[in-house]
Amino acid sequence: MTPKERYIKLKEHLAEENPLLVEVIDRYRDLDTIARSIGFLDKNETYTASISWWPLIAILGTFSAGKSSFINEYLGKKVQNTGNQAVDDKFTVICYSKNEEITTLPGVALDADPRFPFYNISTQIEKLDPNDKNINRYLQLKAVKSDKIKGKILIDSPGFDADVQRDAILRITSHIIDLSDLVLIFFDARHPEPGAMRDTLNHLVQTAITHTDADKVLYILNQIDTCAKEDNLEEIIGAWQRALSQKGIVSGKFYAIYNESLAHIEDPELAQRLKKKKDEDLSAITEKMEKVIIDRAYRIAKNIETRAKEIIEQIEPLKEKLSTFKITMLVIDIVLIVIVGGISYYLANIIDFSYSNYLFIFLFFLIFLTAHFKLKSVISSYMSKKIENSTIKKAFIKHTRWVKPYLLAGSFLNRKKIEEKLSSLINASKHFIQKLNDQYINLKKEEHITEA
Ligand SMILES: Nc1nc2c(ncn2[C@@H]2O[C@H](COP(=O)(O)OP(=O)(O)OP(=O)(O)O)[C@@H](O)[C@H]2O)c(=O)[nH]1
Ligand SMILES: [Mg+2]
Repeated sequence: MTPKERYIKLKEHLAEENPLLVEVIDRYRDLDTIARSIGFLDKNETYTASISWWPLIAILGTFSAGKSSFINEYLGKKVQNTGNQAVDDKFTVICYSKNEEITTLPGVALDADPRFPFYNISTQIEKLDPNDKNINRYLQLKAVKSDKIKGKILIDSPGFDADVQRDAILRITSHIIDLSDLVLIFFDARHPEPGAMRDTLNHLVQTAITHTDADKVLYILNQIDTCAKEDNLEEIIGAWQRALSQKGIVSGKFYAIYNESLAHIEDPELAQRLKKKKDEDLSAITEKMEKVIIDRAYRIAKNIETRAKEIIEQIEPLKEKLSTFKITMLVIDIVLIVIVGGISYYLANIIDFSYSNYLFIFLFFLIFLTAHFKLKSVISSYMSKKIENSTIKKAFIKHTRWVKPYLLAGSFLNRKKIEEKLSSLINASKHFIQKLNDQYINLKKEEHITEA
């Protein structure tokens, strides 16, 4: 997808799902143009591809814990199949669509849609599992018309059961945890004890706690209505939290819920007690699921500032490298002229060139230019290898290509002018953040009014 196509597609989706962000695309386009003019971006690259525009919420956990039922309830639609046997055997990426009908697409469709942070996911899956290149075996995409999913993406996953999980699923899970803004790990209140915490679940919990962003993980004990028979909710929650703390999760966000439409609690008093607990925890979970959209919007706006500052910082080192290159080439050219000129003069004295001065001049230039271009490419590749920063390296290579006159290298980089343009972009990003703040405050106010 070309940058232009990406801007258009992103704008289309944003207009539908998160209109506030539409104007930000133009700022990204401006940023791309500046970075491209310096050489920090290739013409087919864009910063819009290096950030995920839609927040990702992953729903992971043991098999039959009620992950898919939770998603259906949340969306208010039966999107996923549910059942007591292991139902899901692949990841389902769920996103918004205008169409009433639920559309199911194969995993490769994810590559073509700019909403997904899985930039070229099929290539990444190939990297994860070179023997199994069929991305459709692991992933599918469902597009659903539900206001609840506007501006965000949910991922339903296959349940974690010991033994049967293949390596690829585990690795995709780690990858998904990395990419996600929020991770809900579901446990089954019918088996909360450590025995249920088998290899694959251990892996999941370990990946989640060792993650730098462990705060984004919520631990959810589901189906607590099943505690009603023995009225032992506290005991069950205790056993579950002990099991988790043995795995190293000492603090964290623990919730206990159930799916009201699937539960049958006979004792009305107990039903009320469980419902109260469930309502509290469920609203905390859904509030977090809503908040990811705002957090993501802030990150998208802030990213303009970060990128702009990065560019400003990288201009000077690039100019320095280019000026070293220029001086080196100038010295080389002087030396070349002296050597080639000397040899030519010597040859002209011993060989009789008198009948063709042109041939003599032609030979001089031929030798000089061949040596010049050869040495230019050797010096450029030698110097670029020593540049650690890949962005600066890319721009350096671009400006020292053989077609570029080296005497002009770097002279077009008017730092002051570029800085002025970037500062106005930084201001635009700050202004946008202010707008987000205003909207967020207004939302909160509206909530208070409706609550009151
Ligand atoms: N009583 C009760 N049953 C539930 C609850 N949530 C889900 N179930 C039932 O539990 C079974 C498993 O639910 P699913 O939603 O398919 O579970 P899953 O985690 O998606 O399972 P896999 O996709 O197989 O990993 C289904 O029969 C659901 O009807 C709940 O809160 N309470
Ligand atoms: Mg399921």
